[in-house]
Amino acid sequence: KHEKIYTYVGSILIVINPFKFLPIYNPKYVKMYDNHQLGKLEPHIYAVADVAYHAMLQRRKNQCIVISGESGSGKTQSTNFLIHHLTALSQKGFASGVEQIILGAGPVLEAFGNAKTAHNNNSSRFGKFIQVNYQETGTVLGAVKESHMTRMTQIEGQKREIANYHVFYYLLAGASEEERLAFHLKQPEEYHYLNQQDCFTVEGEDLRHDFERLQLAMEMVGFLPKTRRQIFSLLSAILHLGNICYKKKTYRDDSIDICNPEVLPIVSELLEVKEEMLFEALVTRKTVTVGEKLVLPYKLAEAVTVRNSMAKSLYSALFDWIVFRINHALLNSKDLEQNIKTLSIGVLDIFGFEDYENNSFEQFCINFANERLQHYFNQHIFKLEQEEYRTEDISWHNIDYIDNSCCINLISKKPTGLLHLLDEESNFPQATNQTLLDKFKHQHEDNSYIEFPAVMEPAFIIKHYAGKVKYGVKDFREKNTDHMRPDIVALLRSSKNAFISGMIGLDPVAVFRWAVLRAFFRAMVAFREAGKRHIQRKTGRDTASGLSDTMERCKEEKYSKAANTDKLYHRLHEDVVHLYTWGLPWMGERNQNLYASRSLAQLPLIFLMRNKNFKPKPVLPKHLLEVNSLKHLTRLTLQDRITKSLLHLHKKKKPPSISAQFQASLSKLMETLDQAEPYFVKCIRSNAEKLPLRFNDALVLRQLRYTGMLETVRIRQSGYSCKYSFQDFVSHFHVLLPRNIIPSKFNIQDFFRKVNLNSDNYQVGKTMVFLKEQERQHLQDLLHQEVLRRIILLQRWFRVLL
Ligand code: AD9
Ligand code: MG
Repeated sequence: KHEKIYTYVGSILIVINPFKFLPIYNPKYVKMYDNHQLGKLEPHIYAVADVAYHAMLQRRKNQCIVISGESGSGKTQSTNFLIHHLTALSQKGFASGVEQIILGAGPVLEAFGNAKTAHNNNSSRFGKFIQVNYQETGTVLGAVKESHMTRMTQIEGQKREIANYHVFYYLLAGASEEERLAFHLKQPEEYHYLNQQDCFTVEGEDLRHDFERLQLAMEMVGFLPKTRRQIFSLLSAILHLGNICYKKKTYRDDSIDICNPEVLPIVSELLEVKEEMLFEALVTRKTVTVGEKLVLPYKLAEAVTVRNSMAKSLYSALFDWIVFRINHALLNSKDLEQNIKTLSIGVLDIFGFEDYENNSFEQFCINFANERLQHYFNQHIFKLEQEEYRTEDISWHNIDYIDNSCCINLISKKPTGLLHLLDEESNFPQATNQTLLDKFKHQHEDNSYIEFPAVMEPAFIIKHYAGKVKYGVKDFREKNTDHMRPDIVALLRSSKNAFISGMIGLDPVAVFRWAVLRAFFRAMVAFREAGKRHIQRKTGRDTASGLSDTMERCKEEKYSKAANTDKLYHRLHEDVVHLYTWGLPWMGERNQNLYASRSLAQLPLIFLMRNKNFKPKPVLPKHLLEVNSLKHLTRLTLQDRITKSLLHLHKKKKPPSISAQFQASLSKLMETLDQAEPYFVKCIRSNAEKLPLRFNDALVLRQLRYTGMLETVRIRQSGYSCKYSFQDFVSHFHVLLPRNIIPSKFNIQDFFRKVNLNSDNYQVGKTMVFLKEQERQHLQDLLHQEVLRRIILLQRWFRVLL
């Protein structure tokens, strides 16, 4: 009623989605919340960003903000506010333009990765972790956006309750007459991929605006008009591809034909591939058996799957490419040159918990990710906290919470977790939906977290932390093994359009290669600069022609312009050889070791990736050849992914299933979160109808219950939100303490008694001090006063002196 949508439980922010834009996000508010302790002002999302920012600067530790809540509860919106504030805070220094890119990236990713659903008009179909990097001074340096979790590609759109990605509708409403002709655009209802859903009407006028806004945002992140055109043309190709339909040639045999061949030339024109090749790839499968090439016709259902798989792969590659390009733009070149130490704040926004009338593999993965995130919350708020109280031996009554480990184990524990059973069945040619269900039943007969519908129905029910959800197993196996087929890859690679053929080459492995390359480049620049300085010191001149030449060679544009990865590695190889031949002898021994190890650490990897038969030359010190030396890459924190992709390259295994990829990226994400200090934002959906300022008590209460908010309040009331080791405590409050005090339990307790701290609100354990927020603020205020008093004293003293 009062339009107050924020509140705190300890330092956890709770947001009730108002479905109405409130005037509390303008620059006045940005300024107001700058450098205030949490709770001094009205609760606000900006306060959380601010606290994380200052904690990062003070403690020199990376922070992360984890946002959770069900679909439509306001996570993405909150993320946008957070990012906005995090970049605004930094602009007090000099704005480097990178903020613009960070802000532009949001709308671009949302247009391509979000869709309208029954729960949310702007529902995220992918998970993202945005890491804003700062200099130690607090200025934004750059950022990394990772779409950590496999996207839930839904191009084929058989789902009634989920529309397709926004960008398709934007394009069809907003394209100019010239573009309509060039891309052969039609009306949305004429496309199979867009007319399968219950109609989601949006005013054409709004969509046209959205298209304009998207174009602007794309410009902000550096997509030139030509690139934008290529992207839109590809989108059109995907839509037309979806319209291809098949029929049986004759009643007697299974062979098929395309019933609307007039679509083929359009698709082939847009993709710039040969029409015959396209036709072949859509109706026949090529295999090699005993050295003999076989061409087998697809059956009707297979052909439809292949068509959809091609469309999905194209869209997926496009999305990866966009994320990759944005990341590339976000890596600030200044950062590359200077090798500055950075700190970061990560913001996690995933797809929220979903339950529709019909739930499939996508919902299963989405809900599993939410299950993991809830577990992460429980770990931090309840488990680790209470364990610490116990080991520190302070007096404490245990608070119970609902542990969801059992559900997580049911879904993912090796070897009988549902996802593993699904993998098994996906690899088994004779498997059916029924054999999959039987397997689930057989393995988990007695598990109370899974049930099977009483009526015969190919479905199973999971008891999630957020409620029971029924999943239909139809298509689970197909969706789990949805890989790009080799002949489709070959077709797309053959495209005369470098944008398309290059994009298809951009598999995740190639993206990692790029990351290594960037790191390598960074090291090389450092190497080059060090060499230059060294020579100047030695000779007083900048005459090392060999090195100047090298510097010329190492111009980054040269690498980014390389047409494909092979050419790129080729150039790199040349330059590296050159650099070493010319560079190394110029360096002092110390520098040689330092910089050689930095840059060379990455070198063998690059070669390994390029060619598995590569034998490193003896010129490289041996210890640098170990994959271990990748720790020099920490700035990019991609090392284990790279290692994995390397192993993958060498084993040439079958690509991992979608569920395996999903689990791996989730685990990776959890590891990233574990390396930072977390803040939590809990979003609550106020009503299911998406109506402004409508508060449905039952709906809100249900969410508070299942997210464990009631227990959280309890632990925050009786627990201690602030803790310091004795040493940290003494260094932080040394101004208030006697000089040279020994950081011991006795001394600290003595101090608390002297300042009259309420003994109900603190405890001193074996090695740590525990405080409630109120007492910490009290101490902080005392500290502040004491510092002020000393300054005033000092000033007086100066005045007397003068
Ligand atoms: V999903 O899991 O991606 O399906 P989210 O991300 O949790 O979901 P989202 O942020 O997209 O939900 O919010 C849904 C809609 O609620 C937005 O499109 C806004 O119209 C509305 N919303 C959310 N938060 C706010 C807010 N703080 N102020 C105003 C809001 N409107
Ligand atoms: Mg969202």
